Amino acid sequence: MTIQEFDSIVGSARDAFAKAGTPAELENAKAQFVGKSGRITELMKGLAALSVEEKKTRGAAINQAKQAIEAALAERRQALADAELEAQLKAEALDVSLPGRVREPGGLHPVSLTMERIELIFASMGFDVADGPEVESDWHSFTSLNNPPNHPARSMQDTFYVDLNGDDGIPYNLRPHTSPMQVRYAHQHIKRYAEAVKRGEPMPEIRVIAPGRTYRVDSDATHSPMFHQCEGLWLGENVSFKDLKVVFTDFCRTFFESDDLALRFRPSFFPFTEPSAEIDIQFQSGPLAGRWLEVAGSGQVHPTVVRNMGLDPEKHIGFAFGMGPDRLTMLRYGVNDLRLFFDGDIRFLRQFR
Ligand code: 2U9
Repeated sequence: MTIQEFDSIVGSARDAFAKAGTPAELENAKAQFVGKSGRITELMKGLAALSVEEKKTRGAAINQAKQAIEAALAERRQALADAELEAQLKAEALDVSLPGRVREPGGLHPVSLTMERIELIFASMGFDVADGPEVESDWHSFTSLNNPPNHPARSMQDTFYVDLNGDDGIPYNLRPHTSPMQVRYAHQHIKRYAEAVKRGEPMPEIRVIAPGRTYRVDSDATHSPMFHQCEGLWLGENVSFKDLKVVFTDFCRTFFESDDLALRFRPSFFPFTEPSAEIDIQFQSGPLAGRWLEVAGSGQVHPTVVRNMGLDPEKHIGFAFGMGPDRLTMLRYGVNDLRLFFDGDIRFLRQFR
């Protein structure tokens, strides 16, 4: 075999292998040279016709060419395998320097934050926290609170009524305030201490707040059909209006973190308290400075209501108040549309996390 022959067959094998882009193509290229009908195999067959001496030299040369081709084949196989591995590694590359996929930290709803804050402040003043049903009887929502039969609050324009199947003919309602919980709390409290009272021990004072959802037929920038209220009640031997002013002033200054917050008690009327007063606050600094802002209603509990709670108004007097946690939240965070609290827009809500 001449040097030219050797170079041409090994060279064309190398070219053919270099052109092979996949292991299958490489196998095809290999078959052209060292397969059954490959060129090396043909050259070997040609040896038969030669003399012993020629066979030896030509055979050795062909063998050398075969080894060179097989080395080129192994090289190309490795190159394809490396390329395949490289491609796979690239595709599956995991950039460990990327930040983890953290779940956004959640948070409480702004009104829930206010409810918790109110409860903490009143708990620090010795108030219990009541809970109770949101679907209420007519007696608990209206009659027990000295609302006359034809009071407008009872109308379908103001209150949502619930038609309970197989009900007892009582018009049930979605409670329009949390007062019913106070009435229920009082009855439970009396039952709880009945034995002690029988033994002549004084019944512990009723000191409770009743926070929760309330419902009224109303809807605009400052009214929502479902809103929140927190009422409070302090009944004892001689709990007076003075106590109300101290308790509520302390609460407002703590809630709004403003020691010079001013309060004003403006005469008003509610069926369940007498005398009654609306409560306004006034900031001395900040964007709302100087304006009187109504935040609650209050008064000495009406004797009829004391009686409806199962107590003797000659022995138990005290005050009650009612405030709107939604409104307190709007004031505290400078929110001017109540509906933002209940639209469920996470862009708004996540600011309070
Ligand atoms: C009992 C006895 C008396 C609760 C009271 C108010 C005044 C009041 C609302 C005003 C709008 C709350 O902010 S608001 O949503 N309430 O003004 N509520 S006195 O009086 C009671 C409650 C229960 C047994």
